[in-house]
Amino acid sequence: MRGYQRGDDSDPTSRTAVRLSGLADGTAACDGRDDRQLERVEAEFLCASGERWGGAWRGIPVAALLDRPDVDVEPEATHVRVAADEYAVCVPIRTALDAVLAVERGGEPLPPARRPRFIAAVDAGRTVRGVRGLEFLRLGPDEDPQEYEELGY
Ligand SMILES: Nc1nc2c(c(=O)[nH]1)N[C@H]1C(S)=C(S)[C@@H](COP(=O)(O)O)O[C@H]1N2
Ligand SMILES: [Mo]
Repeated sequence: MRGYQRGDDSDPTSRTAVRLSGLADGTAACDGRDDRQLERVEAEFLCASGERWGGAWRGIPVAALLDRPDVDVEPEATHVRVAADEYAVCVPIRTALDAVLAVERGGEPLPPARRPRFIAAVDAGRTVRGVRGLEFLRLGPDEDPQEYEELGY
């Protein structure tokens, strides 16, 4: 495995590695190089402030990312912690499996620091920018997923 990530701002195809951990193993390259892999999603989000915003993104479906021979996910995972450098959310595994890791917005590549972006059926604050890792967890019925989050609010 290479110990670096390319991060050239001017190159829309520069690679972003998303590390899989917990009840999953592997590193998933998340780039726009293979156009056929990209799925288009339109979504609208509600912010805690009451503001609504939306857009059209293109990205790699999380399910497709996991469906690779070099990636293993344990079937008992119940939640996924989606982490950026200093920000993290924790969502049910079904929400994560229906999500897209977006590399473009409105036809424009997202800047590397904000890419990929977690686009899912979540509130605005949980659309994590600059996803660096997906941690697969098994939470018991009494555990609060919010305890695994690092939100700025
Ligand atoms: N990595 C990261 N992602 C984040 C946040 C953040 O602080 N860090 N803020 C969230 C919040 S509260 C909102 S409303 C949206 C804002 O998205 P925007 O920067 O594209 O407008 O990003 C979400 N994703
Ligand atoms: Mo927000």
